Amino acid sequence: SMTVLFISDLHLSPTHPEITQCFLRFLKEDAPKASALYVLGDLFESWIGDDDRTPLQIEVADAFKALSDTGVPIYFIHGNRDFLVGKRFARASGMTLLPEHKVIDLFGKPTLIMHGDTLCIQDEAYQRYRKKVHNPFIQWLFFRLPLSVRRRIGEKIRAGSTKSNQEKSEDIMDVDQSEVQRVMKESGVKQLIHGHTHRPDIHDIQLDTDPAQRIVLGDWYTQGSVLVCTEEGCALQTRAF
Ligand code: OKV
Ligand code: MN
Repeated sequence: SMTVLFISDLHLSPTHPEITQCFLRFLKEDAPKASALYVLGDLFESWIGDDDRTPLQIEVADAFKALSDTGVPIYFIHGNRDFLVGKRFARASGMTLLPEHKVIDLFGKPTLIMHGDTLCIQDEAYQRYRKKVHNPFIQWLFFRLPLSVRRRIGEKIRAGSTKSNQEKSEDIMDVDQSEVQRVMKESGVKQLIHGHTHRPDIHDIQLDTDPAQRIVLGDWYTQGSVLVCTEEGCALQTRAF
């Protein structure tokens, strides 16, 4: 029977090869049986441009391409870390870039999919930073810098962010319930799937008078985390490293 897979928040980096190995195994063993794979952001811990052809970037693109060549469509929504993943990497991977919010037909259920960072509106410092780095002119300037300079800027920003996150409360880093309601109503859906918060769960919620669901994907810090959806419903699963 048909299966649709969702993953997010792998935060792949050269410093954690065990996560990459688990992911590559998932692409080889699980994903080929699926009818589609959705990657809902933060596949990579950092991304400074498709022209940064690191061994990790090449290995992941090749593995995606092998999967897409078997006929499994791969869809990608940017996360807050890999928002600069571009057309060149998408083409090399055989994947389709989706906009930040997308309504898909999931076994007849209109379902809103997104990364989830835009739901965390209480984190005003992050939303201000996000607006800057998503500005097309700022991105145009950033891409004009040599890779070595972009790499250094990335390291600086990451060091600063680790420090400021330690000062933020758990509450501020979770989604805002009223924003969840707002975006679901705006899209006219009763089902939302997102990542980002690293709090995997299936929440039964209420939208006005109707029952609805918010499904949160898990991160890959200590194990693989996959949402498996069939005609029967969706289930969160893990994969040991
Ligand atoms: C990604 C996050 C680092 C969070 C910088 C313009 C600037 C893009 C960039 C630099 C950083 C992505 C691209 C990275 C996400 C961090 C730290 C915290 C919370 C500019 C356009 F600065 F020059 F204007 N960046 N990198 N963070 O290292 O991948 O999401 S990154
Ligand atoms: Mn994220």
